[in-house]
Amino acid sequence: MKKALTRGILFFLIAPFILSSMSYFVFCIPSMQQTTGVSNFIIYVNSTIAPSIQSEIAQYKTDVEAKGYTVKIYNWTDSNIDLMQRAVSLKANITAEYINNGLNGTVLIGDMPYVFYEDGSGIYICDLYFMDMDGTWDNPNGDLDFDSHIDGSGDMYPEIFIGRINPRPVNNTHEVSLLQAYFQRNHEFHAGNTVMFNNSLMYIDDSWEVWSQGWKGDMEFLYDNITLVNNTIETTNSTNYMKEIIKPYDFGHIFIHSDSTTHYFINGSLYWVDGTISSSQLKIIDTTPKFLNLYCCYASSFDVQDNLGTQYLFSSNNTLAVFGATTSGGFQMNQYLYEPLANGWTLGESFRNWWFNDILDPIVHTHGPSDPTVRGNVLLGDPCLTIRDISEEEVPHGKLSPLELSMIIVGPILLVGIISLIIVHVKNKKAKINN
Ligand SMILES: [Ca+2]
Ligand SMILES: [Ca+2]
Ligand SMILES: [Ca+2]
Repeated sequence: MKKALTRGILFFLIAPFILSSMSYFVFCIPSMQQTTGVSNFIIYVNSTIAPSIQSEIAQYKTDVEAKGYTVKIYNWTDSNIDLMQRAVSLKANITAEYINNGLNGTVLIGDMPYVFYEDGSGIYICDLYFMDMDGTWDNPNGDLDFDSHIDGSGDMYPEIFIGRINPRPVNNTHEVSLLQAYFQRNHEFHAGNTVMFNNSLMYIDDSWEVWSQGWKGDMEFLYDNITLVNNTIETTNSTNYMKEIIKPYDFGHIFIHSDSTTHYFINGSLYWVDGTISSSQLKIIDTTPKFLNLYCCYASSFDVQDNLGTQYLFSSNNTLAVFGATTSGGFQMNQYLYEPLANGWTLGESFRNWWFNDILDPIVHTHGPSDPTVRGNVLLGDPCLTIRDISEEEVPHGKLSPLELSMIIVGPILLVGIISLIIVHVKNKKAKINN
């Protein structure tokens, strides 16, 4: 009887420890990369425009420092006529900062170098080149683009994040005033002065409609208040979109067939009968979302004059950042972008985290840095923005809850203590009987 009681007490004491440990391994499959805790950030400014936006950059530096980053500014000049060599030189500087000073991320302001990648889907800009500090990039045919990206002695995943703020592709005559306006509204946002609606729009044209609920499921990590527009709910066409994109939204996730400068609306399988919207049509309306994720092919090809991504960023009085693609497609597996954003990570940190989706996702292992369909994904705008404060209440997926943590730390100590007490108790009893 007593033995059974002792066993019962033991089970009662051990069970929570075992269950809490198991729950970590079963339920807390990490869905976010751990951050390093070190936060070094560099602002690169094209030195031609740097003197004209000096006070804006100084304010921006202060805003980013308030986020906990240590910030350095480089005014960048490189007169090499070879774009690829300019990019290689910039990356050498970024890599040295990463190796010597633990760089976490960077923003490139004004006209700054970029590289092209060439594969079966064409030639397109690849900013992953500036994010991956230790993988091997190769250009075996010696032309103007990279054709190979492998782990080499490191890995293909990004070590740092990058964002770009450059209005030249949409208006090079008013470059300075567009930058000043951008940094003004960006500062207002950092200072908490921007009116927030705490909602998002998912605008999904017919080709992706059947997956609407799946895409929406990713957005639910970030917003409770989501307006889904697809052809079942409303007719998704150019007129409808122009009305929707000026309604009060904080975030817009947009799925429309596009090239670099135009949205094309499809009706079932009938191409473009639902109208088109050009970059110049977007320019004259004030689109509302502060943040956009454009699942719109080529829309963020920022080397193209009047590209949609850059237009959204600078022709609105509201927009602060645009996730998008320089090639076909865009961001898949958006949970790995939205979940860290929901947990208070910056846009840049969340962008970096997203590249690990093929490792982090327990089922789908497809859209990491070796997947050509996402190799052109970029972030236009300030990468140090956050959409949510870091919540002390909420336990991010992949991290331990205080109860789990305490059980894992205290559990074994408690267990050893209890067993020792029982052994002492049994020994004392035996001693009494022998006496
Ligand atoms: Ca090549
Ligand atoms: Ca790497
Ligand atoms: Ca449609």
